Amino acid sequence: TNIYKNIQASVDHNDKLLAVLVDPDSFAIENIAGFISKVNASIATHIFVGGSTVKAGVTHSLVTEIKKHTQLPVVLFPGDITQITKKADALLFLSLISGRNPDYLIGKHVEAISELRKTNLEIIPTGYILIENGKTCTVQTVTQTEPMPRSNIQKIVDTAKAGELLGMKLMYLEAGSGALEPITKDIISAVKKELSIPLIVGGGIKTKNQLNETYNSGADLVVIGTAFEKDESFFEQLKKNQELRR
Ligand code: 1GP
Repeated sequence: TNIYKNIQASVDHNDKLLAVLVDPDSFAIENIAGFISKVNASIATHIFVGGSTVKAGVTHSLVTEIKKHTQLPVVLFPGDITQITKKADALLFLSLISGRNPDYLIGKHVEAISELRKTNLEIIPTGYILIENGKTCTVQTVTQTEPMPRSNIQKIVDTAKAGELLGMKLMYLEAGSGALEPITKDIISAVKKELSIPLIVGGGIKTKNQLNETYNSGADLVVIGTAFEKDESFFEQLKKNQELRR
């Protein structure tokens, strides 16, 4: 399988993608089977696994369990090197380009190589842009970086473009897990206009309307975590074969 090529093909056909984010910190292994069966019945196209504060080794057993229950591609969205496991299909090699902490721009990446060498993971270089959302999010605390202000759209656009020109294959606009409000339409559409690589948007998306708005603004792949964790009935609204409003 070539996960990146499939994402690109979906973008070419204007097919919208949805990743369910599983944070190993918030899931007990025994609940995975039930949760994943709901994911399988939904319009979700990908499962992302990652978090900011996961204990070493937990990601490996969690991904092993997830793979038993689904055919969907499992993509690591790691907050740290300890979240690398060969059991997944791909890994977003994230560079936090909204911040100026060298560890999260290149340092952790160098440290990760000895682990990545032991795997066959498809590595997808991804620019990661944290945008301010009214409250301090975990990414900000863990990485000790400032998110970008919402008001300076040009700076966000320029940051995304610089990432693309550096060779990043995906761009991820992040409001932070549990954000009060998702990233605004204006930011998404301005970034999308400038980029030729697929655009991921996540953080604070809790309703089908917000999901559709995010797609309509130009997101190619949307990531939702908290809304599914807090209210699994949300999956009911996102069952397969219900056409999304475009
Ligand atoms: C967080 O963008 C993801 O990294 C998803 O955020 O948990 O708010 O859906 P939520």
